[in-house]
Amino acid sequence: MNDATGETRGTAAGAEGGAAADAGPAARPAALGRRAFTGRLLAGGAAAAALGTAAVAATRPTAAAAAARPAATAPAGGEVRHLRMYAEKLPDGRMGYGLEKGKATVPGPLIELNEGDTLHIEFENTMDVAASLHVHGVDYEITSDGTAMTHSHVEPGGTRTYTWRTHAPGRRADGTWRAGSAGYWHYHDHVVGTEHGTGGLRAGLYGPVIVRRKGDILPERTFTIVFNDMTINNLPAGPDLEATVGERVEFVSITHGEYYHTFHLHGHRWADNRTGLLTGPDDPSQVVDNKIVGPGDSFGFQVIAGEGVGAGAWMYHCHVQSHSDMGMVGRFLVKKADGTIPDYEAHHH
Ligand SMILES: [Cu+2]
Repeated sequence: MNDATGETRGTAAGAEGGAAADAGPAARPAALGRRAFTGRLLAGGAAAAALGTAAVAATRPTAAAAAARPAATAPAGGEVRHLRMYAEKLPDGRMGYGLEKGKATVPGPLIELNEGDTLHIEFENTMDVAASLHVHGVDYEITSDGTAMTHSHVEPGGTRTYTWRTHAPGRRADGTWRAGSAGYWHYHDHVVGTEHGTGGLRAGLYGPVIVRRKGDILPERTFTIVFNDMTINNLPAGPDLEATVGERVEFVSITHGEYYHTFHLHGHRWADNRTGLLTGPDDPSQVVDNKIVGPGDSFGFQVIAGEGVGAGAWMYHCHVQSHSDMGMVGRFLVKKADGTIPDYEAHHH
């Protein structure tokens, strides 16, 4: 089905039934600089959508070049940022969030922050039902809760500014340690259908949030996989995720709906900790390739595509057997530098 729609966030996910929120190298032109956030959102939304996936491929660094230099890391936060978001009804009945009118996707756009950043989101509800933006993991006052109970939702045609703040870890006055905001989080509607947003979540009103700590390793591309009831990203089958051997690929896993699932990736493993990466030889985190998740959960990790195993069409799927049998399966298409994938023909599409 959607062979390349996982490439760029903000492409025609609505029309194509496309899916994975991703930002490849072209969407991260300033990842090393202070403008990383703005650059990525702009490139991933408007610019990359206009340029298409060919432009993304053209600017992709070679795997060899990527491996030859130290991994890029996240800068310190502390910026105040502004963003517009829209809730929209898609032609096929789904609902989505987007950074521009007419560009809503399921999942919604990836929002990245660095600990210490503040984000003001001017949220417009273009739908004919009330909706909201409720976030997990970051700091927000009750006026940005995004619930009808607190009157922080948005009526049809209305606008509201939600403010999300983040903080670095540190010691409290009482000597205890306070966690920082860094993590793989998510946002979603909390109003459509019921006072818990059950209808909005079912229809696709959800998306990923990543808060990075200064020094966190930055990936070359990010894919968002949402187990929502018996779908992946509200699709009948999981989207194809494309990468080249040697690329640093980040996965964000989010779960919504009624069921528990297990996220499994073939041929690759990760650390079951905040970043999904071991911090060194003494990091006691368990290394896994399968993780149980339930509604409202989110986690993330990075892998080097094909590391030690090479190119291939590597499955990812829910490992609850009846769920994988019913289609909760997708492919992590890891290509050789020449673009080919051994023992794989895209004839299933
Ligand atoms: Cu499942």
